[in-house]
Amino acid sequence: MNIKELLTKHLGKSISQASDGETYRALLIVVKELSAQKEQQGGKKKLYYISAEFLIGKLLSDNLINLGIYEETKKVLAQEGKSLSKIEEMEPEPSLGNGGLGRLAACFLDSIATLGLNGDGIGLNYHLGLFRQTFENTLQKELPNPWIEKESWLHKTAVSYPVEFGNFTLHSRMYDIAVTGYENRTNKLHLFDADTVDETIVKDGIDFDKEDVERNLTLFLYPDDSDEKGRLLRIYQQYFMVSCAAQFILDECISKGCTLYDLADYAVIQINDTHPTMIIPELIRLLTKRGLDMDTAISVVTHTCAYTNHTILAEALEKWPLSYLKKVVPQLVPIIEILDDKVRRKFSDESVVIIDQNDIVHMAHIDIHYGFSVNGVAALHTEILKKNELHSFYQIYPEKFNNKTNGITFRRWLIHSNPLLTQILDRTIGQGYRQDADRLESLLHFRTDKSVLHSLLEMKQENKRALCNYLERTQSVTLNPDSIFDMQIKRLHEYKRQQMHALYIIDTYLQIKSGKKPSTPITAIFGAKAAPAYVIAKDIIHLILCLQELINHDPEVSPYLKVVMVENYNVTNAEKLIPACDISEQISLASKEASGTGNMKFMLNGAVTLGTEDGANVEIHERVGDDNIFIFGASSDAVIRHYAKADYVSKDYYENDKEIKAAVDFITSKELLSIGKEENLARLKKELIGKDWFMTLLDFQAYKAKKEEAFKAYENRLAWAEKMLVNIASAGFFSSDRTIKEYNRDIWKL
Ligand code: BZD
Repeated sequence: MNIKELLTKHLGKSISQASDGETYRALLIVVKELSAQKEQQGGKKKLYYISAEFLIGKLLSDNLINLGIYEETKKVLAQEGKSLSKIEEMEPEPSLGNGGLGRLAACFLDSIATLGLNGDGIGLNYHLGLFRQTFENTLQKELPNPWIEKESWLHKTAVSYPVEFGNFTLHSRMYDIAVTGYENRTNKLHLFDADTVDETIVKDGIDFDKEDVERNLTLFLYPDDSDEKGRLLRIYQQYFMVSCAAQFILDECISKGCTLYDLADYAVIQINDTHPTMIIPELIRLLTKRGLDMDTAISVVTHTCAYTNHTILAEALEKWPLSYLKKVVPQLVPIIEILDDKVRRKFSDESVVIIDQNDIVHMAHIDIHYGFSVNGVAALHTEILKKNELHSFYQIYPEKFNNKTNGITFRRWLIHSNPLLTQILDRTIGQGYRQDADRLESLLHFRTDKSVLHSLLEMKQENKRALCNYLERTQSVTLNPDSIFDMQIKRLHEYKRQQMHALYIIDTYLQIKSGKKPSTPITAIFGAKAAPAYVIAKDIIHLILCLQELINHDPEVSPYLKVVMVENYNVTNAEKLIPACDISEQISLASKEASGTGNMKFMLNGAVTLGTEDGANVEIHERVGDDNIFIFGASSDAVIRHYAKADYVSKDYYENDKEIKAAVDFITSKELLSIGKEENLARLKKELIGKDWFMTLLDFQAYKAKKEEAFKAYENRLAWAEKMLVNIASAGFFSSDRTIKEYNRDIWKL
């Protein structure tokens, strides 16, 4: 049957008579059936990618693309008077991730299936996701984000496991989402849940009884961990996830003939950051229960588990008080103590212990000692891990360390999100790049071809217009598509330095007020959620929203400068924003952004990077060359030296630079205080002058100079189009297909 017949059969009427909602649900069922037909019996060895987050985004269009029926479906719907993009709007976005780490896991599942590898994801089924962000009176508010409907991508399975906690036992339920590769097999994402979870206990925003674990366990992704109750709940979630994962993996392997002694021949477990680390002691516990002696169990598990590190920020490396683990998972404590004891017998270096003198358990240390691989996510990041953060471990286990520079799936971030660019590529270089992203390089043959350059400019202009319409419709903001679209969209964190961008906006505002107008108007577009308990991050959002209010309502300034903070930044609006971007802001303090993946999405869509030599920006720079990127700021070595010597004093920059002083002082100007809250604005200003841990003021002038250079370059439209072209042509390396091939070659060996 063709797609029209399948849909009509499910609808029980003609497509034209069905509502968009009915059509969406019929498509969902049809796609699920077609995906199921592509499930395959795997080989002996299987990858289990365990992650607390899978930021999968909406699935309909990507599934249609990967099944090879996107164009046909679009055409059939159009013939029946329906628009696929309107039907897509019926689909709720699952918000099962915070940011880059969760989105990376989703891109990886797509590439694993696309490459025909036998590998599933394992995570948790959060009913209300992360949170939905709204803005109220220029402040972020958090609301639940329910996404599970009666008809959804979730398939309820019969699989259930008991999970024992210190004082009670919970029974899990496994839900599956099909993951179909591009013209290839279907794998699975397994999300564990508990039937006892009860959404009605959520009151007032995202507040709920944190101690009622049976009813709250999978309500939200990482509830507020600023207090002890929140941190304990996070340990409950993590153990629930890994205990289910461990039982599931052992069951699958045994059913294929595994003796448990040869587990590593049947399974490889990739631990995505430290959140699933407890799978190591849990597997050791289960193996010893099933008859292996302790040393053998430890060795088997060590040969099965591999760890990915995503950060060097000390506060993001998980460390749990032993007392918390004793309360939540007492059965793991004796095992963790044995693991620590073995480390202490072998090494005298206190910095590599598992349980430190203060009875704090260092989760990453478990992964490094008791896994066979440790990888960073960009070349610079891995080097910093080896040289600095994890240096003692690198000396012990140099063979375990390896780099896997992140990547993104081109199915979602090019073919789906930017059909206009996809058409240009198909026309100029053919479709081969869809299977082999390196072939994008052949676009370089057209770098002086004016008609291709013009078509790139038109593509960008059209995407900017579409974004203007979308933002007008959804947020009632009116933007000028002829202005430069300058975007910073990512989680809000001080190290990412949205505050530096905000200071630049203030500086430009003051210049316009004093009569110096930018020759091309600028639209600064932000999108960012702040963790609910991260006070300064929320203050930065407040500042940006106050600037938006002030500037957009000032007729003297708004023709030249506009500021928009997109509400509830998520995968769905990223797909609309990225294709419309001219300048991609990647301005983290060098050494702090492990990789970044938004930088890759922007490049692929023909935006030019304005950034520091940090994370994967370094590798983007290497590929596009000096002329096609705008790099500024202190190097990672210089930054690391500043931290080591503790010699950065932000107050000196504030006091000795008139422009910096004026911009920082403006945060508490009468103009902004008449819009915003003194408490928040004054706190942010004080932070910048008195602390500025991420060295905003250090790089401010370099940022400003480089940004102005980029704006100037933008005015030469053909020269700019060539920069766009070089960026697109050089993006092949950043396909997650390449990343996954490397994981498989070096780590998984499937
Ligand atoms: O992981 C991010 C890094 O900051 C990026 O540089 C990198 O590109 C991506 C993918 O490797 N890390 C996160 O997104 N981390 C989290 O979201 C997170 C969530 C919970 C607890 C700690 C960190």
